[in-house]
Amino acid sequence: MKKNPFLNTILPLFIGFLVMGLVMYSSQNKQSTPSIKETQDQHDQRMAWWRDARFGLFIHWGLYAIPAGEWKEETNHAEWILTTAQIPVKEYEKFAEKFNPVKFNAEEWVRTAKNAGMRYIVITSKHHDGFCLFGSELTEYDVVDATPFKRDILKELSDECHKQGIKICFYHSIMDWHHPDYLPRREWESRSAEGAKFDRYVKYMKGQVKELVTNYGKIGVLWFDGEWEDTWNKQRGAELYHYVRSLQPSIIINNRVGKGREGMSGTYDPETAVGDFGTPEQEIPDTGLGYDWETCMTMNDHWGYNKHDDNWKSKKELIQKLVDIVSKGGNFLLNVGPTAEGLFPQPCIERLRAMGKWMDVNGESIYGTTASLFPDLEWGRSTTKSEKIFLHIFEWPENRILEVPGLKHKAKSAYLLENPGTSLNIKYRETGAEIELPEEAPDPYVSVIALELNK
Ligand code: FHN
Repeated sequence: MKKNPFLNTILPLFIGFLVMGLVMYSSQNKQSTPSIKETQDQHDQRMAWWRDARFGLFIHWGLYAIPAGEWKEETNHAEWILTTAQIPVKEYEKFAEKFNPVKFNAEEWVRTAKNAGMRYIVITSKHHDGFCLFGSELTEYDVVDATPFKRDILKELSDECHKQGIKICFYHSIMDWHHPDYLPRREWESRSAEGAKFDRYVKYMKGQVKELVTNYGKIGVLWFDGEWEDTWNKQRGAELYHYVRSLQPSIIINNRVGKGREGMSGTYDPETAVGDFGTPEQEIPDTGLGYDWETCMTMNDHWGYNKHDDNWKSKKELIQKLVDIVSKGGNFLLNVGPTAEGLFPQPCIERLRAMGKWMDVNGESIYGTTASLFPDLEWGRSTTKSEKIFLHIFEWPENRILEVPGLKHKAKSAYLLENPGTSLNIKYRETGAEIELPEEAPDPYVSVIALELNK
C-alpha cells in the first residue's frame, strides 16, 4: 500500500515538536516550590535554639583576605575590593592561585567561638565576588578546584561544629559579580553581558544552595545577602525561601532572602515578606521590633580582613552592645574577618576572650532571655527569664542605690550574679524599687544583679 507522506513523516514530526514544546513550557513555568505552612507552635519550636542562643560569630572570609584591603595606593578596601577597586574579574580570579590558608584550623576557630560564649557560626560560603569556600560541583571557581589549598573549608568547619555542639550556618550572596549569567554587570566593567541569562544564574544559585543544605549536615541558618539589585524580586525570594525549607524544613532563613528588608535597619514586615528574622546591620534598634531580629556588626570598620583597620571596638563596648541587643529581644552576630593565612586577627581573639570570660559568669542573663520589662534604665539594661529579672549595670551608682522605676515584682531574693551568695536589700516605693549595692562594682564592664521573683 502506497505510504501517505503526511501520516508517515510530517504528522509524527509535528507531534514530536508539540510534545517537546509542552515539556519545555512546563519546565520553565514549573510551579514554584509549594509554600511551607507552619503553625505558631511549629514556628516557635523551629526558632527555639536561635532565640536561646542570642550570640553568634559572623565570619567573612575569601579571596579578598589576600589583598587585605590594599590596592595600588589605596588601603580602605575589604570584601568589596573587586568593585571598590574596579578589578576586572579575570584579574581578580588570580587571587585564587594565591589562596593557601595553611594556618586554618577549624577546631581552633570553633573552640574560640564557643569559649566566647557564642552558640552559632555564620560563615560566608560565597560572598558577592562569587568565590566559593566549599567544593561545588557547579563551578571550578571554588577553594577545592581553584586554589593550592584544595580543602573544603565548609566541610571542615561544619564537621567541627557538629562535633563541638555549635550550630553551623552559611551566609550566601544572591549577588554574584563573577558568574557570567548574573545581571546587572558592574557599570565600570567591560565584560559583556551578551548571552547572560539571569534565570540560568538563579538555577545555578539554587543548585549551590542545595549543595549547602544537603552536603554539610544539619545547618542552623541560611543567611542570604546581596538581594537589593532589581534582577532579584519578591517572587524569586519567596520561591527560594520555600525551596530551602523543602530541603531542610527546620532551617532558619533571614529576611534578606526576599525583598522585604528596609535597608541597613534590617526591618521588614514578617506578615507580608519571607524570612524568619530581621537583620539590622551595624546598628541596634532603639527598642525591640516585635519580631525576631539579629544585629550583625563588625569589631572594627570592615567585614573582610583589612590589615590597616585598627579601629577596634573596646571589650566594654562589645559586651555592652551584646547586653543592649539582648535587652531588646535581639541576637548579636559579631564579625571576624580572618587573614589570608587562616587566622583570626589578634585583637579579635582578645575581645572574644574577654566576652567569653564575661559570659562564663553572666551567660544566664543572656541565653534564653526575653526583652526588658522596663522602659529606659539610665544606668543600664535588663533581661527577663521565667522567674528571674536580670539588671545589667553599666554605670555603678555612686550613692550605691540602684533605682528601678516600675519594678513592682516582689523578689524573694536579690543577689550579684557573680556571687549568688550575696543578699541585697530591696526597698519598694510607689514608683518602683531601690536596691542597696555593695561599694564596688564586681565587673569592670557590666555587673549583673539577679532578682528571684516570688512564684
Ligand atoms: O555587601 C554586604 C557586606 O559586604 C557585608 O557582607 C554585610 C554583612 O551583612 N552585608 C552586605 C551589606 O549590607
